Amino acid sequence: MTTPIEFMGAAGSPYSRKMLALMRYRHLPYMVHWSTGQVPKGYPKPKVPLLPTYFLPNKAGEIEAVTDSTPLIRRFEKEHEGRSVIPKNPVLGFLNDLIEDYADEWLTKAMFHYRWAHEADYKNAGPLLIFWGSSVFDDVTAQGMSDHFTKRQIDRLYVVGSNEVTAPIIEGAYARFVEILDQLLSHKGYVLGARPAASDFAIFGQMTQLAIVEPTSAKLTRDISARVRAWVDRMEDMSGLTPEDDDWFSVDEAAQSLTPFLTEIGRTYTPVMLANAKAVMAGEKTFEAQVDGAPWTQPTFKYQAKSLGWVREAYFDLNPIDQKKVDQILEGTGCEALFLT
Ligand SMILES: N[C@@H](CCC(=O)N[C@@H](CS)C(=O)NCC(=O)O)C(=O)O
Repeated sequence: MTTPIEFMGAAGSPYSRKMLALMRYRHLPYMVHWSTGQVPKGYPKPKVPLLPTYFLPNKAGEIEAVTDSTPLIRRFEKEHEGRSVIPKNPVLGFLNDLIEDYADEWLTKAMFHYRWAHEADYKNAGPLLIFWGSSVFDDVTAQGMSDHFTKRQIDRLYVVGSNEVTAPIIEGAYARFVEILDQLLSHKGYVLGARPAASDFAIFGQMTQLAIVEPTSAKLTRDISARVRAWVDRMEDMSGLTPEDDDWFSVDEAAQSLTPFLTEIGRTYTPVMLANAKAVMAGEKTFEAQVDGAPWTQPTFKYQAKSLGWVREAYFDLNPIDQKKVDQILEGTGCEALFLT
């Protein structure tokens, strides 16, 4: 039997759920260790403690702790053939990178905001986060841990840019996103055609929480779209789908289907990620952007400058013909600003 790929994750961690569903779809043998806050005994610790943490051999064959779902997905594509989540067509490949980064880095703001901003939601999530680690805490201990963790997370809402000024922006953007996804899925079932891409798994990861766990956003999601809610339930395990090469959208189909989504990405993700990257370059600790005419302020976030760098690299690596096609698709969406030199 093939050695399973081992990783530590949590049911309440969107990126863990992104990767677990991806492993299932790709038929990659895996073993998941549900996190209790520390790496399992005898396993290496990652440099930055993030979930999921993969335990993978390095070039010398020693097991190392590896984090960050986006590069991990690309590594698994190189190491394991078939059932790819990266479209071969470079134009679609680029759109996949952009939408994956939107889900990982923007949609996660809605996830964190809905989890900790409203009382009904944080009262729901606090104890779940404790019991997702283990079922054997007694009630008093679990409540104490939950109260402690909840306070810490509410105090950290500003880190993702959630505050009283931005709350309506985050919530309005989430509702629009669900409407857009509803329409998009009605075409061929997934973001880039009739088979799931890395960007579907990134959206799915955030939606395992937004559409199911947080009472406020779960109700909103279901009220807007039964299709989206049902898609989230199904995406959990796509092991039975047999994808074909021509299941991806053609470039023209992608251009037609994705305009509303790209316009949404141009309206929210684009100004925030650009202002962050600029502030990171200038060595600043905080940044301000304008979203929908309102001020968006938050501490700078180095990783988001790095992941935007990967999306920009993907754009500048395109050959002139593909880049022109991408320019046509992005024209008027607001996303063009990401690639000005
Ligand atoms: N860029 C990382 C993000 C992972 C991440 O932010 N994970 C969260 C949980 S979903 C985390 O571990 N946060 C630190 C903590 O909970 O202590 C990825 O793509 O995997």
